[in-house]
Amino acid sequence: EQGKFLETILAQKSREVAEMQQEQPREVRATYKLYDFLKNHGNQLQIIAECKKASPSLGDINTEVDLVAQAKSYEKAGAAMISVLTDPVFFKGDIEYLREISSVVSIPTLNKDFIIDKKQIDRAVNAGATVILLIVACFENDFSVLQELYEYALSLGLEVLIETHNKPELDRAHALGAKIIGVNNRNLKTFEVSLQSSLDLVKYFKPENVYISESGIFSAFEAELVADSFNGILVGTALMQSGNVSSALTE
Ligand code: IGP
Repeated sequence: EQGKFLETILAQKSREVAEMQQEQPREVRATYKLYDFLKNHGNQLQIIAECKKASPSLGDINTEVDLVAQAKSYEKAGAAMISVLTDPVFFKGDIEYLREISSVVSIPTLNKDFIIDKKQIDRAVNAGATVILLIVACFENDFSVLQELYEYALSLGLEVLIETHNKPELDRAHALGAKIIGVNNRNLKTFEVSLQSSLDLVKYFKPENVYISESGIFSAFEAELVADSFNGILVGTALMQSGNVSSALTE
C-alpha cells in the first residue's frame, strides 16, 4: 500500500537483523575519506554512482548486468564513490555484491540499506564498505538509536551519509553533528520524486558540511539544477539503464 513502504521495509529489516549472525568487525578498508574528497573538489559536482538492480518504485531496472563490471566502469569514469544496494527483498541487492565490488575498486563504497542495528554495521565493514547510510526517517520513534548507530559507525572508522528529506530531518542531521548529509529527492513514504526537496533545503546548509542530492537525477539539466549548492549527486537508475556509463557520467 502506498504510504506504508517505509513501515513495511522496517518490519522486514527487523526480521532480517534478528537472523543475522554477529560478526567481529575488522579494520575499515583503506581508501580516501569521502568528506575530504568532496571538500577538496568544492567547485566540481561529484558523482556517487549506484549499483541497483531493482527498486520498489520501478521494479526491475537491470537484472542482467554484471555489477562488478558496472562498478569498475563507474570508477573508471571518475565516480567519487560507489553505492551498493544490499537489501535482497525490495532492491534485489546482496551483501556479496558489496564484498565483490569493494575488493576490486579502490574508491570508497557505500553500503546502501536500511540500517537499524549494529550487526548491519559490522557486516558492512567486513564486506568492505567505507561509508554507511543512516536514514533519519527510519528513526522517527527513537532518535537516540540514530545517535548510537552514528557514533558506533564513526568509532569503527567508517564515514556516515545521513539521509534527510525535509527541514525537520535536516535539523536532526545537523543536531547529530553529521558532516556528510544527503537530501533524498524521493519521499520514502509516497515514492514521489522532486528535485525541489533538495533546492528547498539549500538555505539551511552549513559551510563546514558536504551535501549530496539523491535520487531522480537523469540528465545534465537536472544535475545542473543542484550543482551550485551541492557537493555531489547520487545517481542510480539513470546509470543502471544506460548502456554507456562513461558518457552518462560526463554528459
Ligand atoms: C538513487 P535514483 O533515482 O537515481 O535511482 O536514486 C538513490 O538516491 C536511491 O537509490 C536511494 C535509496 C535511498 C535507495 C536514495 N536513498 C534509501 C534505498 C534506500
